[in-house]
Amino acid sequence: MKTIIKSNLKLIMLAGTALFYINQTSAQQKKEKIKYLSEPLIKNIYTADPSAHVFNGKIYIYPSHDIDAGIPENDNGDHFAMHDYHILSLDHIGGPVTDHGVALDIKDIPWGGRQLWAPDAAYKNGTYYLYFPLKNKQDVFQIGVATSKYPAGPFKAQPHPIPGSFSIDPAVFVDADGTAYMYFGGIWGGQLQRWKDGKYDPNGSKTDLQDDNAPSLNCKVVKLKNNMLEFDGSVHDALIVDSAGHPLLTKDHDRRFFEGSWMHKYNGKYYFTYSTGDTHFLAYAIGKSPEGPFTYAGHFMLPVQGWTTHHSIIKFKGKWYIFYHDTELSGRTSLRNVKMTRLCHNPDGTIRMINTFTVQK
Ligand code: FUB
Repeated sequence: MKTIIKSNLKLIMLAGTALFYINQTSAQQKKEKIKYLSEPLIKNIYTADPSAHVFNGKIYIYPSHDIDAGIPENDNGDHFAMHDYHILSLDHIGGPVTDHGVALDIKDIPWGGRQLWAPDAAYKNGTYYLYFPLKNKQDVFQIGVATSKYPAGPFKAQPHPIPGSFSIDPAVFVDADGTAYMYFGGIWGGQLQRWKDGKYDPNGSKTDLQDDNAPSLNCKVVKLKNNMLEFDGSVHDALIVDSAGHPLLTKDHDRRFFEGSWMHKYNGKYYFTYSTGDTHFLAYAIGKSPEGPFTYAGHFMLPVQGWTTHHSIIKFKGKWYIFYHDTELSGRTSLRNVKMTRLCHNPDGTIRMINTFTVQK
């Protein structure tokens, strides 16, 4: 009986996801009826996963560079077969966006196998660091780092991945005292569920759909050494708890961490933001320490056009902005375009909900 209820629940969830796709597709077919909140930042190439930073008074965006690799979509994310990075910049909000060309190519990463996914960047002591997830030659995601004297590169990759790194979506946050932290991890195609015992299990599950009543998998957090090239100490969970202090459960698809984390500090509190993946929300959780625990606080972006989004948050000239992607230009999951809009904190510290499109009747 239990099994029947469980499989029915899964069928309902799959049907829900299918319905979401159908809605997306039919809305896409009637393109003229969709009103988007923001325009794509550039249209000459497809870009996704924008990690934005303010360096030297300018906004630099470190996105994935989507391409049509002709690979069918699957839960592994094989269709995201990107092989280089382009860095974008803009001097002021609404100003022209510069595409600085190829900043790092997979062929120049000695340990690389396939799939350059969502990167991030940081600056310390005169050097810019580009952090990137990439499958190694054994098809296991690890995180690499490349350096440059310039924010837009070109970047030179270190010969090996960061020791002890795994999974995807690095996000580096440098706190006011100069300590740098890396958040990383993503489930399903990001392979985090295969690292349960601290060791990669090649036969591990492709999703997290088996452990409904177990605590959900968490994003990882670790300090970086002053050289910004190595982990300093051990990797641990960026734990998300509910208002009663209980860890979220795997079956809590609307709230649990999936991928795409980011950290920003607002009024002395640490805002851990992330994607809920298969339920397509951006969510946030607030903590007193950059290493957590973080108390779940809600959603702040509704599902975008496309399977999911991936974001970053910056403060520029006194105002907060969020960078995200959708599929306005192509209507295809793996050919995305980056966008930006305002992010507003309410007086009580909550984040105002963002809806990136409406379908006109
Ligand atoms: O771009 C490939 C993957 O898709 C990213 O690493 C995830 O965050 C999702 O946006």
